[in-house]
Amino acid sequence: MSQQVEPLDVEALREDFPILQREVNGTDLVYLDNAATTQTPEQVIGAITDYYRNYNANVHRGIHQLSQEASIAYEEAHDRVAEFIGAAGREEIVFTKNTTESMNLVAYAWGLNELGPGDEVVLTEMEHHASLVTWQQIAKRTGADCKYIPITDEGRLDMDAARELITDDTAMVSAVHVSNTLGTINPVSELADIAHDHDAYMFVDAAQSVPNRPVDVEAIDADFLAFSGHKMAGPTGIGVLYGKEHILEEMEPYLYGGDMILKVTFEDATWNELPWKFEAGTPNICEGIALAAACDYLDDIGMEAIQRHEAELAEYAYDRLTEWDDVEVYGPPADDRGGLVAFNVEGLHAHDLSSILNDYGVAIRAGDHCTQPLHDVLGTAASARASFYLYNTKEEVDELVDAVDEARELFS
Ligand code: C6P
Repeated sequence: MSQQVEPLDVEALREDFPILQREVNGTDLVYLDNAATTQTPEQVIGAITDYYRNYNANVHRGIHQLSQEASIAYEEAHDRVAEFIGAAGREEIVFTKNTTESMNLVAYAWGLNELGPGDEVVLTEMEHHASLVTWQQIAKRTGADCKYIPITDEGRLDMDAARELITDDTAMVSAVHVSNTLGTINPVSELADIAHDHDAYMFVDAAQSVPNRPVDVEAIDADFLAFSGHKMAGPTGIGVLYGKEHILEEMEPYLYGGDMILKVTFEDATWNELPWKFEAGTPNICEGIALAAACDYLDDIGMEAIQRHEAELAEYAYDRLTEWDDVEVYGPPADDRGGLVAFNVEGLHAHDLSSILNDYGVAIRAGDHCTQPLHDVLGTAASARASFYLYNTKEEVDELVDAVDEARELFS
């Protein structure tokens, strides 16, 4: 990260987010559930209302003015997202519903056709269910096997094991970039190199990285990469699948119907050009356009500055929480993690903790965070998780820690 990155003017940025003004249980909201969903700035809300007030119409279907305006804005949103992650162009950007759908798209459209007995899909022990369950089930249907790269005691990927597990039998390596539970930042570019040495594809789950750090698909050399709009100051209902053009070109469609076709007869059909071949039916037009507005918003702030801000908050939270002997924070050390801390307080269930924190207006997530097998490895069924974004402050981390302390007192 460059040394010249200016710190964020968080107080000014908070003004962009109307929801941060609200109270919960008679006290100011402290929103620390950003790994689940981030809040939405006026700039993105404005793009949504502008669409519905001024040019709401279906895309690629009408010759009339409104449809043309909507089509252009929707298509250009693909260009904007391509630019945001360093893709070559809109051909490589498929809009989906979310990260989960992006993974299912590849698993069904590529995996069902290409995998068979003897093939292996290599995942990590820290995969989100979105990739773990998807590949597991596709493997069952095709006779392929899933292998899991283990984690070290520090919560990092065991890269020696990775080099042994990825072999010429590997067809796909699918790894999370930043773990939504451990906060580990995985060496996805190194994994891509190993995968490519064995002629396997590399799928990067970037749900927790694209929102908060510069991500360049070409630098990583990812074959596929997925993320969600609602975790990056954008709306719900929109996700992205990046795929290298030549691979998407060779893949069969995932869903059939309107807009994804070129020519249809009673006997057969041919497919539209990329990316529309993978966007059957009326898409989430407004949400796609608003995602482009979110990209503008984040780029204006600066992705390196957002990354640094989150890392500082996570480090501070880690240091404060680990001052207590009865608190266990999962994952790598304070100075080398993404913007979240998952933890447990001895003798206090994460759900109870979250409920007490809610009394203080502090929103965190409690549960398995859709990483049940990882929680099995950690030896716990659930954890509490605080996750930060560009609008969170050190004072809010203090409020979190104070509320955790109250809960410890209550249960001791
Ligand atoms: N994790 C969390 O609270 P969707 O739900 O499709 O937008 O994103 C799925 C997903 C995939 N990969 C990772 C690494 C994720 O963190 C998520 C979403 C949320 O941690 C909801 S479970």
